[in-house]
Parts: sequence; structure tokens; C-alpha cells
Amino acid sequence: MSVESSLKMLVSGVILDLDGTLLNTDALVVGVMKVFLVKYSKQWDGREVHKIVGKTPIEASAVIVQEYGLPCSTEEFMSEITPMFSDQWCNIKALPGACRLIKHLADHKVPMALASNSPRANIDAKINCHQGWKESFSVIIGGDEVRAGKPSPEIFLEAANRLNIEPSRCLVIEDSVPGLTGGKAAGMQVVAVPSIPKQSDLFTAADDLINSLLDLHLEKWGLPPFEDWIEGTLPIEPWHIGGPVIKGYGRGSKVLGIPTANLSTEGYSDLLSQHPSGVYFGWAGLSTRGVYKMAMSIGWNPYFNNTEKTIEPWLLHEFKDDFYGEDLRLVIVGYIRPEANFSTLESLIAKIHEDGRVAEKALDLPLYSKYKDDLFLRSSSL
Ligand code: RBF
Ligand code: MG
Repeated sequence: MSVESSLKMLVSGVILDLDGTLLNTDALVVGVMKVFLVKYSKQWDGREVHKIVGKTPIEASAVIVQEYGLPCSTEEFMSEITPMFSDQWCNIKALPGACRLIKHLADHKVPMALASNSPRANIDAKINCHQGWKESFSVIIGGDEVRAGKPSPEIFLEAANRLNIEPSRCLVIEDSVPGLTGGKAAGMQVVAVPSIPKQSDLFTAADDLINSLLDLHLEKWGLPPFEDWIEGTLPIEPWHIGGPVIKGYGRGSKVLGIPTANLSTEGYSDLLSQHPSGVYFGWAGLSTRGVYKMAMSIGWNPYFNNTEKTIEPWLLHEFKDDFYGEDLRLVIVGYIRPEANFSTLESLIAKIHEDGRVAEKALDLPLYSKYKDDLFLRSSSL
């Protein structure tokens, strides 16, 4: 891409959404709803999630009462559910890239506002649990502090006004359609980072559509770029996953000539949902064989449009035989790129080989090579 086509309108301030953008609130909502619905002999069905993201609490409650045909009013529902949430605000994890983004903008003195449909008291309770967040925002506005919440532009216009920045010079970062709609109606630049997968067609109004905060390129808007990318890779807080190798789709070696040692996702749905889809790399340990370099994808493999989120490590080593059933241990240390679709199988294969070369080279950097000795890779029992 040329510089001209990738450079957008220059901005001087950033307005951030909270739930689903900086915080993994979905995980909490799902947890609470599962417990709550049992009382009414109903089962939480994730399909409603897209109808509640970005809504105010009262709107979201109305949707749930109606969708599940609950024998109570929206108000009754809210008064029952609110206490179930209120002692949990501190348990909401920051989404990958959220702390990095806030710290980067604060370090570079970029004015920042938080604009959320959540009531102000809840916002405060949530962000107080994350070190350095509150101080980084010069403006914080809750849904109860404006006449109408998102998708009304009011909360964004109020944020811009208090930041003392022209709306057209504000960059909004949002995970939901109501947030995107409000930001555009306010005349702002909007980066959409959808919290619900496979819904990108709903976000065509966005000025940029990214998969996770790890893919944010602030320089497109004239903001100071992140400086932590190194040789095409982004260091992340290392995480571990392990289990027996399963056959997966058996497609890796057959169709692509790239044998992936797929891990069973059973028991790991929580861990997987915490990590954005994308191409990552790190170290892989096979108890009876050794430790190898590894590049992997997490997600739905857009080229194949899988229905399940899978984790597909490619061990960068020639093995004489396969090792289905063996215990595979992974330490994931860095990120390379979002998953992509390709017009031909050849271009997918070429890209995966490029990922392999990037990983191979980066893993020799001390920053990443030190994890080769991680004890998790060598432990023999699960
Ligand atoms: N699949 C995609 O559809 N798009 C991708 O961008 C993509 N990137 C990958 C990168 C690496 C390093 C690996 C190991 C796999 C990737 N895959 C991707 C998944 C690949 O399509 C999958 O492993 C095979 O289909 C085998 O099931
Ligand atoms: Mg949101």
C-alpha cells in the first residue's frame, strides 16, 4: 500500500470505548447469564450476544427478557442481575493490546477520553482495577451522563468538547455497531475492532477495520507509531497451552504441505477466547523428542471458513513420522499478523512459509530465545 492511500485524516485525540474494546466484558456477561438463566430453566445461547453488544444496560436487558421470554419485566430483570455483576467488575480482564495502547498514548501525551454506554459508577469500578488507566484519561463519560447513549453521537461530541478537540480530529476506537454508528454520526474517524467474530460486513462504515488492538497502526492517523514491533513481530506476554496432538482437518499436510500439529481445543475454550485470532509463534515441546521453533494460527482459517476456532501449530522441523496423541507443549511469545483470506491456495501457502521464516529468525533474538528453556515445554505430565 502506498503511503498516500494508507494515511487517513490526521487526528489529535483518541476516544476509546470500554466494554469489548479495552475490557473482555463479554466473558463476564456470558458467565453471569449462564448462572442466571438456570433459575428460569433456560440455557444461555451465545447467538444473542450480537444483539446486546454496545447497548446500554437497560436496552441489553430488554433484549434478553424478550429473547428468552422471561416472566419478568426489564426492571425486575435488572434489579436481579445488577448485584451479580457488581462484585465482579474487578475480575474483567484487559483485552490483549489494551494496556499497551493506553500506556503508549499516555507516554506520548495524546489526549484520551473514555466514552462508554455503561453507567459512570460502573466505569469507575472497572477501570480502578487496572493500574494507570484512570489517570490516562483526561475525560471519562458514562451512558448516564448524557441524554442518549450510543448510537447517538452525543457522548462522542461531549467527549470531543471536553477534550477541546474538533470532532473531525478525533479518532474513535469501538468494538460495536452502535459505537461505530455514534462515532461516524459525530463526524469522527472510527477504527472498528469487532468483539464478535465473522461480522465484518456490519462494519463497512468504519474508516478502518482491524481484528484486535494488536493490529492498530496509529501512524495512519498521524499519531506516534508503536515502537515495540521487532523484525516483523510483536512481543506479547507469553502464554502456555498444551495437550495431545489431534488430527484436526488432516488438511495441513494433504492440501498445503504444511503439517500442523493441531491441539484439541477441549477444555481450552476460555483460554482460546482470550486470545485474538491471528498468526503467532513461539516454542513447542514434545516430551519424547525435544523443543522446536513453531509458527501457528489461531482462529477460523478464513480461507477455509471453519466454524470452530482452532489452534494450529506448525513445528518448524522435518519429522520422519507423525506424532498424533503425543503431548505437545507450547509457549506463545509473539504475534505476526491477523489471519487473512487469499484468492489462491498458492498465495496462502506462500504467506504461511513467510510466517515460518519470520518466526524462525525472530526466535533467535534473546527476547524470544530465552523461553526455549521454559520448564512447561519439558514437563511430561499434563
Ligand atoms: N489459514 C487462513 O485461512 N488464513 C491465514 O492467514 C492462515 N495463516 C496461517 C499461518 C500459519 C503460520 C499456520 C501454521 C497456519 C495458517 N493458516 C491460515 C491455517 C491453515 O489454513 C491451516 O493450518 C490448514 O488449513 C490446515 O488445517
Ligand atoms: Mg463496546
